[in-house]
Amino acid sequence: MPIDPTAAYDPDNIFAKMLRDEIPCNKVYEDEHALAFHDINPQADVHILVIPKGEYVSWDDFSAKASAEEIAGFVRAVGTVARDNGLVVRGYRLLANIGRNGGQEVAHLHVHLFGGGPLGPMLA
Ligand code: DGP
Repeated sequence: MPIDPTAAYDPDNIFAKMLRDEIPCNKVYEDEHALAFHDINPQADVHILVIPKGEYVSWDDFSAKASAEEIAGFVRAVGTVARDNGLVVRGYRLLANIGRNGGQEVAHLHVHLFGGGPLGPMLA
């Protein structure tokens, strides 16, 4: 069920629970700004989700409210995850679904990182 990106942040969303270590995730990277883990339902050979540590519902929320340090830290983390997973030479895809029309299902901003082989026209 797609989320309402204008709703208040719900601290009980599944990714918030991962950030608090209340439920496990298949972690691939963590720093002060971001956490990255394998998607539970991969749509490509490599399908990683990268989330900021701050409480942001969507890209809209994050781009409007996050500090310059948080934004820079998150963007750098996404690049680091791609490099660390060997995706740069052959290329990869980033995607953020936002709200109903975007099909966003989890109400904590996440960037999908797809790679590991040729990608079709659309994923996730
Ligand atoms: P989106 O449609 O952009 O909101 O994508 C949500 C993604 O989150 C979807 O690809 C599946 C993934 N996902 C949902 N629940 C879990 C979970 O509990 N663990 C992991 N690793 N991924 C999850």
